[in-house]
Amino acid sequence: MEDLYQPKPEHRFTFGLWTVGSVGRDPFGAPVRQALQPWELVYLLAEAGAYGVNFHDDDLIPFGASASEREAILKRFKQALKDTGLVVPMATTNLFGHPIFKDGAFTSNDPRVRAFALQKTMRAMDLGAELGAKVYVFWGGREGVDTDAAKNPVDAIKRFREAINFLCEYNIDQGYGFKFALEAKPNEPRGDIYFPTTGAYLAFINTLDHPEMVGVNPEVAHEHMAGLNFLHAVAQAWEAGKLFHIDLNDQNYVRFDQDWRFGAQNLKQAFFLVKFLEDVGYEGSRHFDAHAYRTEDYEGVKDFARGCMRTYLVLKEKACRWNADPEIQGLLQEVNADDGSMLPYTGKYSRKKAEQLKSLEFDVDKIASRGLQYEKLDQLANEILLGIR
Ligand code: GCO
Ligand code: MN
Ligand code: MN
Repeated sequence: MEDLYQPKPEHRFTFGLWTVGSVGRDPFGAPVRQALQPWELVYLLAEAGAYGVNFHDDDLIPFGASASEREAILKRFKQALKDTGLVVPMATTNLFGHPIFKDGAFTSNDPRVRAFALQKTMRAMDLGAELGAKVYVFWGGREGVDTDAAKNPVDAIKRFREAINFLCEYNIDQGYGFKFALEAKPNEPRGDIYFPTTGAYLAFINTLDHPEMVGVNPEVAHEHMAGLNFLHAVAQAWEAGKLFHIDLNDQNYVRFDQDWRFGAQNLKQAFFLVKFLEDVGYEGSRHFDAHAYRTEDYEGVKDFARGCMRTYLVLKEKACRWNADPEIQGLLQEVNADDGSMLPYTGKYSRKKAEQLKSLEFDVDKIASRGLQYEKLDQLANEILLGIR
């Protein structure tokens, strides 16, 4: 029998080199796992069943590596891709690790740092393009402040815009065809990061020279850190035609950046998210930006990676159950029922409609007294999730 929960290339499950490659360093403790080489991580991901692997420039080619070191690494990495059939759908730049970025990259007060960040990003785009990436992610980890004494936030927005506009032109000039995906995060590692939520980036994109080239990369953990509903951020991005990529993981609300296995914390939110992505027909990568608990060895890292994909597929199957459940669908039909009687008064504005609507009588008590049965509906969601439906 076909295993419904077996990852396949068509599911587009990807991981970053930095995710399965995390050595478990945290602000309080040293690494707990030995670093693996990028090509070893490709074999590990293939064993776990992933479709693709993404990277920051420095994950693949260490900062400051010589040209010959670069060639040697690329040779082995490309060989690993060939051996496993894994692809590279997305690439990105590390603009946060090196001390030069301690006060930001594109938004730094120092014009030399801003120029260096552009140089590093162009080189990283060259590398991503060479390996076939089509999506280019921008996560501005250090683009923020620890004190507002340091920077004018309007200057920061203008600098960030100038950088993205510059890189859009580079993308066009080189014929790379990247779609840019901006990833918001409210804080960590800075006290406050600019553009703290996906919604902030959605508004910013329309102020760019090439808005059509730029979308977002929402991450579960980042909206949860801000105490927000992730599904709503994703839905807004989707509705705007801007969901170019997605970072799946999990996270307790309003805590430090936990980056847990997808579904590890909020199964119900994960369920409605998977249902949304599958229902609307999102075709991009399902990228897991998370890492294994610090308690794990590399067997545990594989358990982590398999768990992310398996939970996604289990929830996908639960979403099919939800869509096929007559009682659930009946309740949804009832609450969304529309007899068309309001159509003459609503929709596209006309003065006549407005006048008629202003004089229409509503039986407000009757409308307000209607029970909506959301208790029943939510319980049915729980029962689907708990496996008894
Ligand atoms: C984080 C971010 C990063 C980015 C990555 C790709 O919280 O550290 O989510 O993992 O996604 O840098 O741009
Ligand atoms: Mn993150
Ligand atoms: Mn991320």
